[in-house]
Amino acid sequence: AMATGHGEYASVQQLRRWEVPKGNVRLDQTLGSGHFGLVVKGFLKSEQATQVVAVKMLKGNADKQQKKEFLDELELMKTMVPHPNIVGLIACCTKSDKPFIIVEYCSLGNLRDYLLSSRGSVIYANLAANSLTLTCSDLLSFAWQCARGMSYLANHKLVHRDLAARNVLMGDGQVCKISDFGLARDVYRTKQYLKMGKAPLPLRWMAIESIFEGVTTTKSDVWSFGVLLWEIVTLGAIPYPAMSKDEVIEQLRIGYRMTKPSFCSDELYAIMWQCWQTDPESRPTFLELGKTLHRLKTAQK
Ligand code: ACK
Repeated sequence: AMATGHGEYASVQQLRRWEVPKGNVRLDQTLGSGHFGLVVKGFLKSEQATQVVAVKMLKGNADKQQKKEFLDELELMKTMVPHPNIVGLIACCTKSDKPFIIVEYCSLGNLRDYLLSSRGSVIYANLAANSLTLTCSDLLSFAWQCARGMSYLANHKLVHRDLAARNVLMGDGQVCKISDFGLARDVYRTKQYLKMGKAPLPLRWMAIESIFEGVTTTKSDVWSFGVLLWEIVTLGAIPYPAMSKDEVIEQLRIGYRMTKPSFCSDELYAIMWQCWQTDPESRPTFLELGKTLHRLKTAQK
């Protein structure tokens, strides 16, 4: 029943007219820039109102393959039913040789920077709060929302391959949205990737089988989700602190996993640990992760 329902909805999505005239888009400041693409804040005018949006585009040096991937990303987004925890498509302009993909603008930036900026104001006990304060319950809510977004991608048979706090964006009202799925990772930004051969790899987020065998599946996304949980409880620390890239690779190989961060409950650490099982099939599903995190969040309140 799920599949049929989705199929019907997807076709409604496909019938929607996404194309808008480029003249209706006004570009503002650049939000981020990578080797071959950039993301710019913009304003999209329609009959009813003007909306703040994020506009993705390629740079002049992008080659044929990148152009194809860019348009594939757009086609993929068109088929996806909107979900609160996924950055959604709003419109596109494809009638010129510099196409735009127009998506929801996430006003609070990426989750990692958000966590970093909250440092020093997290309340670990239920003390008084000011507006910048995050509570344990907020952190569990972020984790739960990410699990829901990932569960949705997994149901669509989409492997993210680059799940990390930097790729989770925050919309108004602290809504976490998974971004940058289904495209060449390196396109829109350059930070945090290790060059290995031609492809940039987010080594510290990668599952053991992705590092050693180049395999990426939903189960390797689950591993990355465990690292994302670790980033959330450490308020944006870099995984495997004090270890070099080579050390990370060697230590993982001999069975080492990150230790329990301070302020992390045993329950939450147990979830990370499950995500980092060597056997991918022993890791939980995103559905299970969502349920467990929701339970922890409810118990916290
Ligand atoms: O980490 P950031 O501040 O958030 O820098 C990157 C940059 O553009 C390249 O990806 C930002 N960005 C991407 N998509 C959006 C969006 N939909 N809303 C707001 N910022 C975005 C991202």
